[in-house]
Amino acid sequence: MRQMIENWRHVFKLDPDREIGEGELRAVCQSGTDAILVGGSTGITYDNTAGLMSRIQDYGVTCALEVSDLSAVVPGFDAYMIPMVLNTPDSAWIIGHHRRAVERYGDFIPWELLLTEGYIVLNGNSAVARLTGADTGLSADGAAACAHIADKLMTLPIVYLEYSGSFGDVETMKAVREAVGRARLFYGGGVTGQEEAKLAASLADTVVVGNIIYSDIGRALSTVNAVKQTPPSSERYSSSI
Ligand code: 1GP
Repeated sequence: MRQMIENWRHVFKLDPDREIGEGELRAVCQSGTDAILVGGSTGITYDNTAGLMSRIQDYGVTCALEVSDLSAVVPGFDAYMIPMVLNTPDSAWIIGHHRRAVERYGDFIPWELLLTEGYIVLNGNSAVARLTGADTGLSADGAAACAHIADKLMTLPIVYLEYSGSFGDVETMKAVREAVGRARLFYGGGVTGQEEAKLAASLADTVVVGNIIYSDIGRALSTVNAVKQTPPSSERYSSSI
């Protein structure tokens, strides 16, 4: 699984709770993006997740589920991304829901398809921040400390710097970039066109684009090449540990 994400530079995130027409979905799936992540914070059900998965699979693009609700874990995805929110005081979002899932589904969990994401949630106005009670007031150093913990103490495969809905603070993005050595660094939040896409791509391994798909499909599609034409950040940053 870890190998699968090594080549992900650009990812579109689609929300099962939001409508997308077939033309737009086709354009997204055939855009040259490396994968589609299915996920959202609210209104996620088994039926809307299964429905979106089967529509995406018609186009043959890699498709992963970001698990946010235990009742909406649908079999058939290429991979399952498991978020752990590192900057919340509420342990439910670090290990609580995860423990309940293992207790409930134990033997049925396809461990080999799972990838854990160490989330650092930094936009206080986002649904994910409200839901998880994340401490979004972290300094750049605080965010970098979370990234070091995910990368080195927890050896998670993914560190996900999440600004969902607004573009991130560049100093924080740089500090997190420098802290992440082994993990793959995902960035998501406020990438709504080529300029943000290039900047995010210069500071992260994988750029996730979500909201703009639903408001301006043309701008959303323009982020694919912008990301892919930007040299990967790992060529310029490396961890000292
Ligand atoms: C959301 O990180 C993703 O989980 C993408 O953010 O919706 O702001 O593009 P946007």
